[in-house]
Amino acid sequence: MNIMPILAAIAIYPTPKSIVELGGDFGTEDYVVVKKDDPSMAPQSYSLVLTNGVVEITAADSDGHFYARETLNQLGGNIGDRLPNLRIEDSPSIAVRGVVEGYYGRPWGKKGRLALLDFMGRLKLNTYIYGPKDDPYHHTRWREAYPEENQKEFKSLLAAAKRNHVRFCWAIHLGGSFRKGGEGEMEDFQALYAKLQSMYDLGIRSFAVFFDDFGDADAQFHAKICNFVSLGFMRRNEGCMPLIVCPNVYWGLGESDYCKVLGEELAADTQIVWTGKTVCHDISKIDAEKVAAAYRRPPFVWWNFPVNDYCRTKLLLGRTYGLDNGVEVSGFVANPMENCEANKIAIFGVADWCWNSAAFDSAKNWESAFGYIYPDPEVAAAMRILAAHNSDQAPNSQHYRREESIAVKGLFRRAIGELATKGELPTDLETQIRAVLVELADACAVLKRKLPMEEPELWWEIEGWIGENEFVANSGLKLLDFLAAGGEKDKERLAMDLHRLKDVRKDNDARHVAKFAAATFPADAALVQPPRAATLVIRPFLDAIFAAVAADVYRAATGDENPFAP
Ligand code: 14T
Repeated sequence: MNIMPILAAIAIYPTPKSIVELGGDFGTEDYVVVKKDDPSMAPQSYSLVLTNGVVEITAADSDGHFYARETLNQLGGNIGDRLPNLRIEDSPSIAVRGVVEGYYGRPWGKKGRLALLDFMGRLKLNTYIYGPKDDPYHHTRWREAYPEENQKEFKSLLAAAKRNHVRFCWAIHLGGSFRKGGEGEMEDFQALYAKLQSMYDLGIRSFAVFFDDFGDADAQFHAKICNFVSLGFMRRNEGCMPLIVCPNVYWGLGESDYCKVLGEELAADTQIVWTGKTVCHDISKIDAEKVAAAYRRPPFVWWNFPVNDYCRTKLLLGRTYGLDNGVEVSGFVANPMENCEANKIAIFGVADWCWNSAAFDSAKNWESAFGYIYPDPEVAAAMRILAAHNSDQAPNSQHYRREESIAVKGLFRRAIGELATKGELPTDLETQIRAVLVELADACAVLKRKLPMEEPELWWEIEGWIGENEFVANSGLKLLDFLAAGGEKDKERLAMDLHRLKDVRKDNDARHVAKFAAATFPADAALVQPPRAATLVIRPFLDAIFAAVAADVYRAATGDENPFAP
């Protein structure tokens, strides 16, 4: 029996640190698991040895045993009835890793959070920070205890987190509202203690204090509050994990006095949040070292990806990249989109990078995500095509951009050049571009047919974007048809076709905005934007071909300007 093909077919995510074949294989119809403890091993690490029907798992702690089981499940799930004898040695690159629900927008809700906690467990992510900006009891009304209903939700979330070996960290946002001086301060310290106690009583054992985006950068006062939480409250209540603090200045290279004072004043085990050189930024080793000097400890990275609250027209479904290997951090969490299900592609990348950054292959990871996330291969293939053209933020206030449509970028750039110089496209180029647009339109058709039944939550989130991708693909195809026909005679028809597509899009925009606005709270509803797609590569091509062949006739027939305008 040739073992190599079996091993090659095994896909384990996140990627284990080491897999060694021992020679020979065995049938998996019945095997025994032998569980051993080895306290000398590193926390969370495990070894998994498969020899002729005996599976030996060794770990130092229950996390390690849990991860070994997850790996074993994937081994079994992947390749049917035979397994090679092998030894896996495994441990995470980053000890504290996961997700922070820390964006502005519609909070995920119980169902989404439960699904995400299970997803995290399977991917060996171990930290979830609860800090949705728009939960009033986290932020503006932090003094008040949660209503019964929310308390129940926390209990089930805590149970799910525990099952998945995820640390459930509850964050309180005190920026701008904690009163300084006099009786107000006294009252607020009392209110804070009581609120923390109520959360502790629900079972929370990990806390965070946020000061981002609201209030003054008052380092001494912030340190006083945080040390009250970590030394005054948490040390007095058994079983609490180190405090996580998001400062008021949470980006940069630690230049401000504010950051330095916090670094000096905060209790030694407190973990201090940092988003990179700017609010939304790649995470570099050198930058992290600089901020570590000011913080007097390695930063706790809050990576603002794939969050889209600053670029709400776009879905960020692209690959995970821009993270330096070997960056020294006390933790790493990704801040995702309000579109809970759609985050899985990026979280799959973050999990793999956090677990085994040295072996992380960003492009390969992204390719693997779809088969891992979507059980139906047709859905997986269609999502991959959609994701390829939905990853760039479009121009935004944070100046953070991601690549998009990379496999066809050259094609479209060349086409734009040809249109500008000659006003037409060589046949080979036209054929290739047509194929890309047909592929995208077909993928949208598959998703419209299958998502409502197979992935209803995802469908709810991205229906509007699927409509927009169809608009982009179909408009492009109409323009290519017209260009290919080279016909003056079809001008009228082209204008009407584009006009009709634009109407469909208007409808799609309106439905998306109304749906999202109705699903969120009033202050956030005003911020909802219509869905946009393919902004980096395909849309500029549409602008170019429209300008070259259709702008005049379109204006003459409809009185309208470019239907592709943002
Ligand atoms: F706390 C932080 F680490 C952080 O990133 N805070 C917010 C976060 O909630 C948000 O999701 C993220 C991305 O937009 O950026 C921070 O929020 C901002 C940042 C700005 F520069 C909000 C407005 C800004 F102008």
